[in-house]
Amino acid sequence: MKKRLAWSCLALALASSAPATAAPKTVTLAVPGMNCAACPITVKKALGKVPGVAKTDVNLDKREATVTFDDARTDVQALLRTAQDAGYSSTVVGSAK
Ligand SMILES: [Cu+2]
Repeated sequence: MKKRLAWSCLALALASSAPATAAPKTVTLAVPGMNCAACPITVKKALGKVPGVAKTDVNLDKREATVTFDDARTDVQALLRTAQDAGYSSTVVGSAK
């Protein structure tokens, strides 16, 4: 019973994260660790290197990074990991198509 529930959750997760057609997606990440003018540059550079990322806007005042990416080539997890690798932990604050 428990196993079955886990599988249906997985199926749901796969269905929602793998759309049939690739479309640019935009996600906003909260990057609380940005605290000086150099930080957004570092974050933007790191995210910009991820294959599939089309555009990165970093707002130091709001401590947010808005990333537009091709969801057939990368995903939010990869963006979070990249920010982490650059030295900034981040969380998703919102996303839109
Ligand atoms: Cu800094």
